Amino acid sequence: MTSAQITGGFWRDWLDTNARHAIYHQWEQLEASGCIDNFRILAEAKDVWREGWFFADSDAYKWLDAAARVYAEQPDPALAALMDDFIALLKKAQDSDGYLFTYNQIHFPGTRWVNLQIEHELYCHGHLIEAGVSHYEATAKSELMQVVRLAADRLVSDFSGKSAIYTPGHEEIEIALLRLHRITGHRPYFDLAQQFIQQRGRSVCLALSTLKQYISVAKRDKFVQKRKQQYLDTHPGQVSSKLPPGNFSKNPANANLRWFLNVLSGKYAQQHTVVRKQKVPIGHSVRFAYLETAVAMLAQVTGDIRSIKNLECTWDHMVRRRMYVTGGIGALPSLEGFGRDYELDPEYAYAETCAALGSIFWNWEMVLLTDKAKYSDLLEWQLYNAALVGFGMDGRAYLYNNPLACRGGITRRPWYAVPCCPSNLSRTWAILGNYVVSRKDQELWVHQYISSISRLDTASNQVGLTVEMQSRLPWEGSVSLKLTPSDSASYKLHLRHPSWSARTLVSINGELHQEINSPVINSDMASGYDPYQSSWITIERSWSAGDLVELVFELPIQLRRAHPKVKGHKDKVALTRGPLVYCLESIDNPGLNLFNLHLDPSTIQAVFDETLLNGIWVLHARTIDGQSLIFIPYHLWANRAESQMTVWVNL
Ligand code: FUB
Ligand code: ZN
Repeated sequence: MTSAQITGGFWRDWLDTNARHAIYHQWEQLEASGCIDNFRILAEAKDVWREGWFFADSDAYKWLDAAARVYAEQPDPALAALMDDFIALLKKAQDSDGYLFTYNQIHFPGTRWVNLQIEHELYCHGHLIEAGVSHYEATAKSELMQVVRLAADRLVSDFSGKSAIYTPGHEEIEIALLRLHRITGHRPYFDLAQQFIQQRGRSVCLALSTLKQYISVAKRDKFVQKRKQQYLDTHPGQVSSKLPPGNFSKNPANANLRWFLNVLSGKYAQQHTVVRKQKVPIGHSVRFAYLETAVAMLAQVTGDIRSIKNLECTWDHMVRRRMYVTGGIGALPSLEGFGRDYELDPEYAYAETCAALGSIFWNWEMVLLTDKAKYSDLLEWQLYNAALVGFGMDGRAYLYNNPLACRGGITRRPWYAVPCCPSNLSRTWAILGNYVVSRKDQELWVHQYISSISRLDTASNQVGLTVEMQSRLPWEGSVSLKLTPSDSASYKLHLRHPSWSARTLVSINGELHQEINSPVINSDMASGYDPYQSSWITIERSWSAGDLVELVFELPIQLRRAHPKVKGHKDKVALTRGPLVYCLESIDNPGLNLFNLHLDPSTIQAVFDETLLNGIWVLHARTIDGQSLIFIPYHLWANRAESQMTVWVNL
């Protein structure tokens, strides 16, 4: 893995907003919501009530993870100070034997690992470990790493050799342990991650034990609520912090029953069968994506062919039948997860921001594992659409669920009762440079076209290489790459030919090298987006300092159609241009019923509008009865006022 430095263009602005505003805003929200005080109760005996869900610690850790990654990209002493203070708190809050989970430590001291399917103790420990790895990578300081190693060693002692009921309900710890293993080389971390994956789905009486856990969780919660009342009665000055209500989400009929059956069968948490037999994306979509990410990371070490085939099969199923045209996953709000094949209602769509991010993590591990362009293609599509939509333009307001049609009731919120998405976005933006290029020996893959500089160090017997990329994507299609090897050397350069480009010109040092014509076709994907249409453009030659490769991608406006099996999509299209999905937002189209108009396809044209949303390319069009339409990129909707929105329009 090679990290590129993002130097300009589209993504630089988002990264700056992230580093200058989002990361500080999130800290303020964690403070205001009492999440950080939960650690102060343990560390400093602060006399406040513990706030938030039992897994609230994970949000603080994910912030720390994001802060460390932001710091690595843009070192700001103010951020370093915030991190240092928080790390000092963690050190004091941690039990001497490594355990750290404020819910139990505060309310049930001495009780551990009781409701692993529900209370997310291992999920929280996973985010703590990830924060430690990122912090160490960013600063080379050991304070947090000491906390993390102590916690990870606790897990190794408590869980090694244990059976299936000792697997987590929400995957995450597996990724964390594998990341920790990557930087420490300490084998027990790898073994434990592998054990969690291999034991998953083997529990013989899962339904019964899950039911028991739900009862136990309810009892524990009742006890906590009683104590809370007593606490508030004896501390009249204290007001419990009020978290904003989440956004509206519309559920299909029988949503609760489906949730119940999903949970009891184990599908909700991918516990229904062993991982090696899971070939269909199922259940809670963040959990699913984190599991697949971990399995792919594991396969990079073991080289297990069956596991790789299985991953490919599951990915294929997701892309063909269970993914929205935005790249969003998770059709059912009640489950926060997947529905049936082709069940992709745009208004019910949950498409949680974290699920898109999880899928991005998975795609990255898959491309490293297989070198197949389709994974980088989907990674790009999800970045621009399914994930970016979650992040408001000012970095201080977020979307959690991301439907593709909204008749009202959805606005960006500064914070959520479960604020899992904001810091997940921030930590991903901060390492965007990791996804740009990769290298193996004398081969270089360019996955993402983002203005950047990648410095590929000289390993033994290898020639160092600097790649300077200038990209006008996503608005325009020109990209240039200046290659500077430390010595003239033969390199195989693989450039991703995006699935969305109908015509691509490649030139080297000003001379046309290749022209690719590949009209984008409506294939049999449920969503209308088809990553299988991407490929690598491979150029092998001896490169000299200053060699310039230029790419021109045509960005045609595409009218994507859903698969006929997707209900309610007959004669509807979603408009895309380059990697961007577009939508109609009522604020730009006053007086029109977005859900009952008919687009005249011959009128669509791309226009740069400097007055809209800081200057963007919009699509102008007309309805068949001559009314004007303005489409904006989907990722920018809900940035102005509460509105209605639709991605799919009648043709
Ligand atoms: O439960 C932890 C996180 O909160 C999940 O990943 C999200 O889907 C939300 O449920
Ligand atoms: Zn989330």
